[in-house]
Amino acid sequence: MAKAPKILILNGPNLNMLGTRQPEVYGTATLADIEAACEQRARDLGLAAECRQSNSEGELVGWIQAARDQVQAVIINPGAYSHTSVAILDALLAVDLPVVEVHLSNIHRREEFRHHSYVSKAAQGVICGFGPRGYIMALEALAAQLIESQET
Ligand code: CA2
Repeated sequence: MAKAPKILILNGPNLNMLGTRQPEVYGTATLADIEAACEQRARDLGLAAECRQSNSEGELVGWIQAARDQVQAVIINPGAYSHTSVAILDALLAVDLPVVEVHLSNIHRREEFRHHSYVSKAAQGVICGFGPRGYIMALEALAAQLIESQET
């Protein structure tokens, strides 16, 4: 049987605190809950999900660089680095993989400084405002796209 396409799911700074503070903004699910749901949905879709979180920009860049030739797509919630990090943008552009950027909150309804994301320039699509479901939506979109590309 063919190997399941692998999707790297990256979460940036402070997302390890999900479920502990600011539930009115970010909900009550923990990062472990979200990662378990992603792994399960990925399996159901015939994909393999590898989930990682870091508070360090350099570590995220390293993981993105290492993803080249190892995974078929990247889902990333860069957290606050979305609004500051040209380094993460450049790493994503360099690996040349389909990228879906996910935000739990609708960044466009929030403070002005959250409205711009450097990372979006490297993303095929951006999903924001659906809470943890956004990661599942990203997996479903990538699965449909990977199947389509196998057919053509
Ligand atoms: O809405 C999102 O997913 C964000 O990427 C979350 C980031 C924020 O800086 C972005 O503008 C939008 C912040 C994540 C912080 O998560 C926390 C979770 C619980 C308690 C405190 C912070």
